Amino acid sequence: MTTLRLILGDQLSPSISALEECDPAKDVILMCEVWDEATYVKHHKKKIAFLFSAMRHFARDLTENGYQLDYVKLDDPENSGSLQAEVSRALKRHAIERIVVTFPGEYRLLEEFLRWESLFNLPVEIRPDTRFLCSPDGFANWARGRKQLRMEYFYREMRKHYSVLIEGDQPVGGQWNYDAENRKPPSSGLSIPDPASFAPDDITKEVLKLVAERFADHFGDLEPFAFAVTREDALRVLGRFIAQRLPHFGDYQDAMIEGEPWMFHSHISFYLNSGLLHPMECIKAAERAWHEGRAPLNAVEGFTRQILGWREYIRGIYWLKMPDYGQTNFLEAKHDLPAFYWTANTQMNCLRQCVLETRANAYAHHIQRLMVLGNFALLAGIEPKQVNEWFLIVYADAYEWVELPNVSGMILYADGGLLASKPYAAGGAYINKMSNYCKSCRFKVSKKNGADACPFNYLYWDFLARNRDKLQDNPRIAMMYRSYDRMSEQKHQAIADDARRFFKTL
Ligand code: FAD
Ligand code: DLZ
Ligand code: SF4
Repeated sequence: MTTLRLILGDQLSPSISALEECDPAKDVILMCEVWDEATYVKHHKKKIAFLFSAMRHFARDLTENGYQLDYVKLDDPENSGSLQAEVSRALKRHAIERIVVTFPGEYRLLEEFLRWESLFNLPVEIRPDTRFLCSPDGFANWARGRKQLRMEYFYREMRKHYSVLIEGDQPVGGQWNYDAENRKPPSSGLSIPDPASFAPDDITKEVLKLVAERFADHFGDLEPFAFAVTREDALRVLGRFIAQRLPHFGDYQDAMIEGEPWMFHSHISFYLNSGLLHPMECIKAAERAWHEGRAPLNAVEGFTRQILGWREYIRGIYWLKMPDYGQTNFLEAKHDLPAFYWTANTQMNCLRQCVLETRANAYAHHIQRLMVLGNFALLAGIEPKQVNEWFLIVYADAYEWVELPNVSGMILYADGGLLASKPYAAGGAYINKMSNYCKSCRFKVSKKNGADACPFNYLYWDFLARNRDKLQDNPRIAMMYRSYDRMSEQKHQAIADDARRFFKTL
């Protein structure tokens, strides 16, 4: 049966299920660069360039291996602009008897795929995405009957299931979690290795030109462009991380240093999420480094937890709760996203640095996204829809399945506590402890109120006061309400006044 096999921009794995039992002599593989996917939110220029170049390299490699590729470039004059219309056009070019796709990363595309059988009057097979380590059904089974869906317990099951860092049925080293050792503040004189970087080849240069011409009004710097765009180079990024950064990954996981966007993180999310790397090969590479004494257990366990735990758990939550998850707004937050999320034009140095790095690199590391950019959006009561759109646009690793639960669940508490047991709110002191941003800030982190006080300080208490009816029964923050209640009436007034004055400036 001649089959049309559609491969999406984030399905660039030779082992992708849509290619299983592919007959290179008969079947046609369709890949298309389409306007709709590049603009349904106006993705960062670097993200579009990365994906188009990686798609073109993947298609080249498949062609060299004898597959029949039908690759539609964005500037092909016949390009219709949407995936559905491109499938329709491809059906006219080839005598196709059925369509095979792999389960997509976003709900809106699944809905579209489910309509195709009647639309095209052909069998459409949607195959599981076997690149993930827990299927949506597997996650639903784990979640069934549980009152709380805590990542930690899911992660332990995954460790046992895949026998990662396990001896017998116990964790190596006697502990499941070494988080307490992974919160070292940044120390001066840290020697941070340069990140891996790759000079654009001819394919990438052509894509850079296209993106510069067609997406000039999108956010972000297109160049310098140094991402890996092939599996071979993505494996080099992984190899360099294991050799140079992993030993310190745990210690400085939560640390932020001005002018050091990459820290000791792995920078593999772009490659994992587009399919150039497989999660288990990353986990195994780290585990091997521990066995061979090249990295300590706190680092290797911490890295494993991010991929085997957080990444799979986040995807599980997405598919368990969609489509409703996209609409949640438990705290009824309704402020607009401040313009400085795009311009970096703010005197709050932490936010300024994180936005500048995001604009330059289409990357910020986890604690910048969580503790600075996310924490501010939570405290300032920004509407979840606007925050979600920003995070989906600006990061080259962002797809809704991973972005939405991180934003609505982890940072905004918009799901009312499904993902996080309490809002991840913090004042300036924590940012000061984990970074050196405050040293060169116009605001004083030690000051709690007044025009030169760190805004995070009064916004923190104002957030608690504003959301009291929704949060005060949560036992994990009851203590903070007791502290608030011990403050004088005058202090309460100062907090409210400062917050009001601050919001007016946004
Ligand atoms: P490392 O710190 O080296 O971690 C290794 C890997 O663990 C990452 O590559 C990633 O695959 C995985 N990982 C770690 N934390 C998470 C997490 N919370 N959720 C899912 N995977 C995780 N990650 C994305 O891939 N895409 C997103 O759109 C995205 N949006 C986020 C939005 C917010 C508000 C927050 C707080 C986090 C978000 N994350 C997202 C998670 C995390 O910040 C990034 O995965 C990480 O910064 C990528 O950099 P890295 O590869 O250097 O990660
Ligand atoms: C993100 C993205 C972009 C920018 N462009 C394309 C594209 O032109 N063609 C394509 O097949 N995929 C693209 N993608 C990735 C899709 O948006 C992604 O597959 C879905 O969001 C599901 O995760
Ligand atoms: Fe950010 Fe406050 Fe520190 Fe300034 S003082 S960098 S606003 S935490």
